Amino acid sequence: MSGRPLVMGVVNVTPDSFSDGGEWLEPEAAVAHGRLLVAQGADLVDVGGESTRPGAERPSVEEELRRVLPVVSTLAAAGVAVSIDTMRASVAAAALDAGASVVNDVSGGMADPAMVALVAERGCDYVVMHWRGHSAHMQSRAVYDDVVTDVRSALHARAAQLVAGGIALERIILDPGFGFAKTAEHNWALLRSLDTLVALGHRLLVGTSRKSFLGKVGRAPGAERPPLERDVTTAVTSAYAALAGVWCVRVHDVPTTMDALDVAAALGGVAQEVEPR
Ligand code: PMM
Repeated sequence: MSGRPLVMGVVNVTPDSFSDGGEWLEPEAAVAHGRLLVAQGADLVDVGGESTRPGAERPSVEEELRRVLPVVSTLAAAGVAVSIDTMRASVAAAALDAGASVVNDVSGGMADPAMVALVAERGCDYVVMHWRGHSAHMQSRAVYDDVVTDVRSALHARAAQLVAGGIALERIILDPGFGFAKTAEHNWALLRSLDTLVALGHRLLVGTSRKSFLGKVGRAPGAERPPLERDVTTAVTSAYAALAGVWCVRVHDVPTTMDALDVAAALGGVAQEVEPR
């Protein structure tokens, strides 16, 4: 571990995300929230206009653009590093034009065949998540021989396909996709084995924030923590990911995670090397 990981703060400009749905649907509120996340220590802000919650309906392209573009352009103009969370090449292109610098595609280019060529042409950083289909189908696809081996080989194979499609190897950031076609046990197994994913040689991004396995842990059925009470469990898993050597953690609540990352940096022996904040 060579320093604390980057922190990606989440701004969902959606009415229906499980974690913060509806809170930042108005552009002014979304921009203010993005600025707050940066003031709290986020290195970049991830702006998304489509909920990936199990069972969510997809917005039209026009609606997705309407939600994200004003937020991306205002934040980018204010000097904030912005990633665009989208599976659509047309939305990614418009967001890059508006100042985003990273494309975060939970489908890793599988949802929209035009995405690979776009990212190759633009030469931007590209977050490629392990994905087994849109929300409506994902929970029925949470079946693995060995989740760690299967996700590792799928990500490795996907990265090779993307390179064959013209994307530079060093632009590809991998993400195991916590909660996407994964049971709670699958998520824990992946978290325990992050080092084997880091060993693939790509930068790794981890997004456990407010996911349901962090509501269930240690709680009886029916007594799970609701999404807004999962920031401490998120901070702990983010710190654990930091110790495994991930490049970036994606979180909704930045201050709690920053505290946990300070602890991880001290435990990892790098606290002295990090600029105090
Ligand atoms: N999770 C969500 C959305 N986008 N992107 C990446 N790269 N990794 C994730 O785990 C991920 C993501 C889930 O929805 P949220 O925006 O409410 O967290």
